[in-house]
Amino acid sequence: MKHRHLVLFITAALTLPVLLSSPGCKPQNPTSAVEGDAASKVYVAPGKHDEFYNIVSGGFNGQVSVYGIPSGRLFRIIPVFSLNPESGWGFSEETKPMLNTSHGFVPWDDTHHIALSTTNGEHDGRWAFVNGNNTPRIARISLATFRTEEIIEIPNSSGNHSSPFLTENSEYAVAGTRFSYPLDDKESNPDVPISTYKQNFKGTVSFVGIDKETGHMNVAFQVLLPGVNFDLARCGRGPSHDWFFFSCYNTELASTLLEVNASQKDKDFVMAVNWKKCEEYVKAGKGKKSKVRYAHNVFDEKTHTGTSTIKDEVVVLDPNELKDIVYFVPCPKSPHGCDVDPSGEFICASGKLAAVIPVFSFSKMQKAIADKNFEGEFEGIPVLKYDAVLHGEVKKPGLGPLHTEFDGKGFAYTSFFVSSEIVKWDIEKLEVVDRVPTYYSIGHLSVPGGPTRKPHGKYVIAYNKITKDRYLPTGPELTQSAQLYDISGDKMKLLLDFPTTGEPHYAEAIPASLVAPKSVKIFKIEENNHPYVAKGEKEARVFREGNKVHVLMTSIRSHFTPDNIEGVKMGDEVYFHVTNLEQDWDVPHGFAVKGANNAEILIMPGETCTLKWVPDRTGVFPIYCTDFCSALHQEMQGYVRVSPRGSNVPLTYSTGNKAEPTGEAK
Ligand SMILES: [Cu+2]
Repeated sequence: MKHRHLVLFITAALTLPVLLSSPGCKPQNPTSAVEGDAASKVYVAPGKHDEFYNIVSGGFNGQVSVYGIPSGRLFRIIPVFSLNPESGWGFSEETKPMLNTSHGFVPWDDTHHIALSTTNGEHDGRWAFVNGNNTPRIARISLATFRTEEIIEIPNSSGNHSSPFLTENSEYAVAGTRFSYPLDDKESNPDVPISTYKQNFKGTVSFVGIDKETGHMNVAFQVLLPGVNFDLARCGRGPSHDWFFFSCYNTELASTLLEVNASQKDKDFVMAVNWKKCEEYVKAGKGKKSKVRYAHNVFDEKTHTGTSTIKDEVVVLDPNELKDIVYFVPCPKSPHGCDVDPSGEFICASGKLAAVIPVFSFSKMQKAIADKNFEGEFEGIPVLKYDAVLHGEVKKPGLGPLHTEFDGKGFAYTSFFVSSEIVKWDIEKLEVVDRVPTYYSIGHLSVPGGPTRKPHGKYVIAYNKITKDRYLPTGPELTQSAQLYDISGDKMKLLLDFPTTGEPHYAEAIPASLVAPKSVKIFKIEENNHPYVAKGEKEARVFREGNKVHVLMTSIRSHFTPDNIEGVKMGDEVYFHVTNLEQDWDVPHGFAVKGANNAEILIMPGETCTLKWVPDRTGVFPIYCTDFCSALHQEMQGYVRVSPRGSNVPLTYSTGNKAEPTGEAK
């Protein structure tokens, strides 16, 4: 603990000498920070439910996890951009297309930000969106099934970091490129010297349209921008509804040693984009069509199958021609978070290396734009005067501000990475009113409903980068972790530490009452339109098409139909299409066959899933259910016989009865 703070002091002394006098840097005693009644405030009695769902990004594991608040209990890991053996995500034939990209099958990504869908700026409990940072993608997760329903790749982007953040009615999800680079457009030449950064490297922000009813996404338009790095973003709300705000760093346009070279200027920018104007220009045909390639993957709940389509065009708007869509606002220094308060009037940006938190006024911004109160241009885009748009600065708030959320009662909560604390400040008066230590090095933080018009203002959850001495050691890497604080009173109070899966970047929390009643319990078997469904045991069958053997199998407690199959031959591709006939909540069945490269599939009630198996030897291979489903789960098994390629063993199948021969074609 002490050593860690020493390291931070040294880091701070090297990079932030101005800020060292901050009161936030005092080491705190971690064991004395919890008050006597904390446990009762997070205690959820057996059989009782939590008040909030906490939807948390899994960082480098490419997943999303779901916790209960206030208990901190882990309920579910949702596979998104990563293979998941537990559910067979990315292994089953139905889910493989979901991980397709223009680079081929990419079964991994780096998730950062969660965005829950909103209507009129308030959570509507429909969808969660999350970014793939590495191979730029946005995924949409259904909050009825807690499954990934759609993944869209973002063209003309490298490092999808400022993403996905939604407009107030979930009209759009934005995706800003973290890395500027020579864009994907096929008519341009991407093979340029890195030293030509200033001429050839560009940035973009993409506006991904979201269908009101289905949630389906499409890349509606992109805005072409100078080669800065885009970090984070927030939508305007209320009076600023038509606008979107992004933080940008590296206005130095450096390509090497950014830790030094992107910290040269006193101010970088907050970028304000008028997306309503952009929409008008797109409708008026002002955009240019850029030739690109990107994948759009959709999971159909009725066929239980994902499809992947490669698209080849995107509309790009150029603010050098369309002068009123983008403005820069100077912001000290390397801003990270860019957050809008519930009223939509105040925009605060956290300069990682800044000694103040600047708070901008949207109405002053509008006046400065109307008055053309510019201090100049950056790469052809107007730069508003800092003093003309500033509401004020929060002085000496702490070291290394990153992110801000709001409680709806006029207060903001900012995370400070270097001084390891949450600082509460008054938005109108710009005064710090409270500070509390985090353990340790907080990144994002989340107030339930914090990024909406009506935050719940009860808790703030810290997502920490370092755990150190908080848990039993587990080798060189300790568990990732979060911490829950009570913010219902004047003073913040630490209530709970809880471990998390993967690095918890951003998270959102939503009242359970908005999600739980809509939870899907089963998939209706009569609505199952999977091409290889068997809607009852009588429909189960096996047939051959050349070297492909299709097994339409059913599972119900506690047997498969069929459970004996003979006549598979070496060189065959065997497709087990398993339909789970159960119509009962919480009764999945699993399916596995010895030697298959896909360990298993897990089939929900009423669903069909396909496991592909190419036997590599002759013999008799057991199949079994991998999910403990009944007292006779262990008996839920069967056999498949594989014969040599030239053998004359007929293709037959059976369950309990004598084997039936099967046709050689459908
Ligand atoms: Cu079973």
